[in-house]
Amino acid sequence: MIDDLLAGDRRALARTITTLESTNPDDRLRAEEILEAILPHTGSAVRVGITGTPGVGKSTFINNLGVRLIDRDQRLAVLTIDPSSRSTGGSILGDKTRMADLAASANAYVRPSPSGGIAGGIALRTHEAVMACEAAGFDVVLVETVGVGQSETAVENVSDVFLLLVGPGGGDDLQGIKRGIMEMADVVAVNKADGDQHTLALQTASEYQNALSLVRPKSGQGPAPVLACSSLAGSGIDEVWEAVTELHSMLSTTGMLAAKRRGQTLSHFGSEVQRLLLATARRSEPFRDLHDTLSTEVAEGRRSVAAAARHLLGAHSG
Ligand SMILES: Nc1nc2c(ncn2[C@@H]2O[C@H](COP(=O)(O)OP(=O)(O)OP(=O)(O)O)[C@@H](O)[C@H]2O)c(=O)[nH]1
Ligand SMILES: [Mg+2]
Repeated sequence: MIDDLLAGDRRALARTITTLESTNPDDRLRAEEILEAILPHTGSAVRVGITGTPGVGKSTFINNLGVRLIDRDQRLAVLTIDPSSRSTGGSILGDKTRMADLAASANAYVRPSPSGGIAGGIALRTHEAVMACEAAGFDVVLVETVGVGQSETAVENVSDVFLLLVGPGGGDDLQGIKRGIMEMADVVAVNKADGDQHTLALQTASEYQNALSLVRPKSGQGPAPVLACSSLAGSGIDEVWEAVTELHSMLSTTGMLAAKRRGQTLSHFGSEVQRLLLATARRSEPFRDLHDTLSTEVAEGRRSVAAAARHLLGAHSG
């Protein structure tokens, strides 16, 4: 399967990602073997995270952009993360139709969110899925998520460039966007700049530009560029992609990209160590018993959280 994956076979890629996401213990071991084997073949793609409120047009944007990339002989993989229960509802169906052009192309691979839980944190497993796509020879990996919960943080932690898609909506919409997301954005695109919303979209773009001038830019970067586009009409998409790739080459030539990816990998390592430590400890019955006892004491206010946690770990490590 690894040979097929490295040869760019999409079915092997699909099976690989399924294994990486699996919670089955045999699959976990298999997943580790796969990751070790593909590691030398990873890192070559432009990794782009795309976030935005539900319905802002992320999938439509990706479809339109994807067709352009494929026309330029690039291979594109799209991973979607949907932390909400919507992932089992309409959105996958919606993606199938909204990314129909990509689904039909041999040079594209579209992977919907895993339904149900995935092993470990979203960020780590998505990072691994991105690496699998790279091993399969994809030049561009897009990770789409709705900006709710922790998912945008997870996506920022796997992407080189983080693109925020917003709708034409003026001040009200601006209020609804969490400040944290604004700080994460490397490029902002006001989508749906078409029809009678065209003027409003341009107005919104300049409002975002003003708002972003008040946000501290990421170190070594200027304020995030704000552009307007229409994913339906196809206008402005090339310009948005140009802003993304321009930033990507700047990051790459200055060595900032390598530093960023190193930081992301270390952060995933840290969370994986924490997760494994806890999972290992929970396998011990005395640990679980003491954990239960201490939980009750903490809940009833008889012991402080700090003292209980230290007692639990101290007792466990002997
Ligand atoms: N007028 C206009 N409509 C658009 C544009 N892009 C997307 N839409 C419409 O907006 C709706 C939502 O589009 P999607 O691409 O599914 O949006 P999304 O952000 O992926 O939505 P979720 O995945 O559910 O969060 C669809 O009806 C699209 O046809 C655009 O540029 N202009
Ligand atoms: Mg979508």
